[in-house]
Order: sequence, then C-alpha cells, then structure tokens
Amino acid sequence: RTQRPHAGALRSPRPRPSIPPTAARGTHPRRSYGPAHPSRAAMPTANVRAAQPSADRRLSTLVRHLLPSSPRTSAATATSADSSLQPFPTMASPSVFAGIAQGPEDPILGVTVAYNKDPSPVKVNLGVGAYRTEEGKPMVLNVVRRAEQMLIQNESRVKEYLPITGLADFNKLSAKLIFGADSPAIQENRVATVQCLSGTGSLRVGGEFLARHYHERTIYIPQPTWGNHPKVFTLAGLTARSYRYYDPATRGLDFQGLLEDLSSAPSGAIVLLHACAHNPTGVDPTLEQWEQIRQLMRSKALLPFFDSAYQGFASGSLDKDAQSVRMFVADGGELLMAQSYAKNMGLYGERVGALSIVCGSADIAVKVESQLKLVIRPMYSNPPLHGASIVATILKDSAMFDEWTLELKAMADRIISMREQLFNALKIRETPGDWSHIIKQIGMFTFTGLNSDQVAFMRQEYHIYMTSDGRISMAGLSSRTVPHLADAIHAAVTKLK
Ligand code: KET
Repeated sequence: RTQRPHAGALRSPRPRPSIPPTAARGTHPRRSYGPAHPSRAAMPTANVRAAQPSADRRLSTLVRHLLPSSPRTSAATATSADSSLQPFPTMASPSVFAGIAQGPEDPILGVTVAYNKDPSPVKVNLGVGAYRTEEGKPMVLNVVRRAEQMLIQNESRVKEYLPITGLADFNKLSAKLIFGADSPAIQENRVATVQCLSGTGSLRVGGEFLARHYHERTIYIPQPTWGNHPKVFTLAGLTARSYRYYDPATRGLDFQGLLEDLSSAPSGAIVLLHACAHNPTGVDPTLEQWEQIRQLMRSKALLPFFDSAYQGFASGSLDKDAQSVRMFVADGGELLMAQSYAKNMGLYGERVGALSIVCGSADIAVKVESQLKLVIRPMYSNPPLHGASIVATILKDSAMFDEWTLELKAMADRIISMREQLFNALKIRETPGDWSHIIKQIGMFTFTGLNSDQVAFMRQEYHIYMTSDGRISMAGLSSRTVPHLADAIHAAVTKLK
C-alpha cells in the first residue's frame, strides 16, 4: 500500500495489484460485512475465488474463455468431433443448476412481493419507500406528464444511443441542482458527472471507480443504513465497515459515537453519508453537527461519498436539503455524489440518477471522467434516454422547474401531515411509550422502534407490511389507513413487549 499523495486527492490510474490489499489486510470481525459472495465462500473449493474482488474474477473468467489452449475449449472441440466421448454434464442430470439453493427475498423489495400475495382487502404496504396519494395510488407528477408530452410531440427526437456518460444537459443540470448554480466547483469545471441507473447505479459505478483508482478501499457506512449499501459496495470491490449513527435509547443521532468511529478510521478511508432524510432512521445531523463532521473528515483526509436519494423530501426545499453537501464543496475538497430522481421526481422505474465526482482541478476531472467511462462501458454500455430527457426538460425550463418544486413540496407536506396524524392517533389510544420520534424524524420513513416480533404480528393480524427493522414508509400511509395502523401498533406493543 502506498501513501496518499495529498489530502483528498484521487490518484492517477494504475493497474490493480493481483493480491488486493483489502484481502491481505483482513477486516475487523465485529464490523466487517464478510466476503463478496457468502454463498460461494461457504463452498470450501471456491474459497480462493471468493476472496478475489469480483472484477478480477470476471477478468480471469474472460481470459479462460479467450485463450485458445484453454482446456474448456479443447474439450468442447473434441466432443463435437467424436460422439463416443462422455456426454455433456447437462445430459447426465436434469439440470446443471440443480444444486442451486433458493435465494432469500430482498429485505425491502421482498416486502412488496409478500404484500402482493396477500388477498386481504385491508392490507397496507408501508415497506418500500415509494410515494402514494391519499387514495393509496402510485403517482406520476403532472410536470413529468407534461414533459413526456413535449418529448413525444417533438418529432426531431431520435432513439440513438446516448454517449457512455449519458445526456450532457442532464449531467450539467443535475450537478447544478445538488451543488447549487453558484457552486465554485462547477464554475471551475472541477466536477465530472455521469448519468447512471438511478441512485443504486450511481453508487455502484462510484464504488467500482474507487476500487480501481483510490488507494484506500474501506468504506465506512452508518449503522444502520439502507440495506443495499453494504452489498453494492462489497460487490464493487470495497470493504464495508460501519460507524455508529443511531442511538436506539434516545431514538436520535449517536453523535459522540459517530465522531469516535470516524476519528479512529484510517486516514483516507471513504465515508458514506446520507445527504438528508437518513434511511431508515429519519435522523439527520443538525447543520452545526454537519460542520463538525466536515472538520473532522477533512482533518483526517476521509473521502466523503454522499448518497442523495431524497433531495426535497426532507424539508420540502431542494436547496435546504442540499446544505450538508454544499458545506463540503465550499471548502474546496473532493467528494463523490450519487443522486437519484426516483423519489423526488417520482421516476422510480425510469432509473434516472447521476454520479458526480468533485475533483481538485479541471484537469483531474477530465481524467476521472475518462476512467468512469471505462467502468461503465463493459457494465451496461450507456444509460437509458427517456428518463434523463424528462429530467433535463424539467430542469432547464424555469416554469416547469417551479411547477416541480410545488409538487415536491406537496408530497413532503403530505408526509409531514401523516406523521402528525399517526402521532395523534397513538396519543388518543394511550399507546404505551413515547412516540414523539414520529413527528421529529425527517423524510420518507419513521423508524418506529417496533421489534421484529411486533412487525411479524402486525403483518399476521393486521395485514400491515413493513421492513423487519420496524421502518415504515410514511408516504405509503393515508388518512384512511392511519387508524388501522394505530390499532395495529397499539395491539403489538401491548401484547408483545
Ligand atoms: N439510497 C438510499 C438511501 C435509498 O433509500 C435508496 C432507495 C437508494 C439509494 C436507491 O434508489 P434508486 O431507486 O436506485 O434511485 N430506497 C428505497 C427503495 C429500494 O430499497 O430500492 C427504500 O429504501 O425503500
């Protein structure tokens, strides 16, 4: 392992070492997230392969396929020439995949799968973070419908491939949206932005870029965090460790624990930060706390990787929700930013997002972009056109932009009103416990504090679906379903301690 050249700097491209430092270094048993492929690691013969980062494994598979002398190729040729040889293994058993174990459902998206199977008319899905109307229906924003109409009517539009980096207008406007129009980093051309497959794709591309080009491959993620974070980063080739974030006793931020854990992280380590509306806890640092986090991280040269999946959903204001990020850009330091338009523009299934890397100079940003293209091209070649065109249409027209902010504010306000209604409903029922966190928490979710038994009870008896950690999506609730949920919570906490 070589020393970092200077604080926050991204190193120039270099070939990957054959033995990755992450594997050699090992991980802290309590905080590590284990091997990239737990199922493979369980098979003794596959242990060596499992320890390799996925990119290396993919590369060696490719080499095996391409080399003319590879045993696999010669066996296949011999078999086709001489039919008396052993048959292919496919013919000896009903399936070459017969040994595959049933995989578990995703902890979040699997809740919807179970919900869809439930025939009960009173069922409520509070699992996935997806906005619903007061009538419980999915919603397409009016401004999105209008942008789509405009796109369809414009007959000069074609369906050619986008560049590897995506739609140029979309990238520029996305950087402006999160960093601010007057951002020094944008004005100095220090930002490399690439359109990616929503927030998840942006995190994954950023993770792979860091695994290839950054000297420190440990990423610290909050405890708890969005369940996909450790998987995305581990498969990208990073080692995920956690830092303390939430204190169940106070149902608030464990600020002391956070500072201690980041203080003891190795210099240069990557730190995943939720830009606003932390998922699943709904607990964000105050601006003063953000400032302390910034000072600590910059003093230790920790590299910030922001995940912004809820800009506008926390406060109802796009600018307010970007304040944490803008503090880190204002100090001139470097960072990564993964943006999603799934929630704030309701474009979930269109998979629209962006990865921006704020660099030390315009020169470095050009090189960084060139390397991001090399990550993306073999992964999915180039991103989809439709969703990014919708976003660009809205962001570049000031009247449409204003219309969007009003619709966004209305969604945020409806969620806040659901918080008040649920809190009041529990108060009226005199449900044991302090439920004030329901109105204090921010964004799409309430981290209720219900345990997994209580969650299972509410699913069984009341057909209310939520993730097993007790997270409920407030956006899935309506005035009609609040009393049902309050009854269920009341019964769960009085029957099951
Ligand atoms: N980051 C966070 C913090 C996050 O909550 C999500 C999605 C994403 C990124 C990715 O969103 P994308 O659709 O890729 O832009 N969270 C919700 C949906 C999901 O789990 O996929 C959720 O927590 O319910």
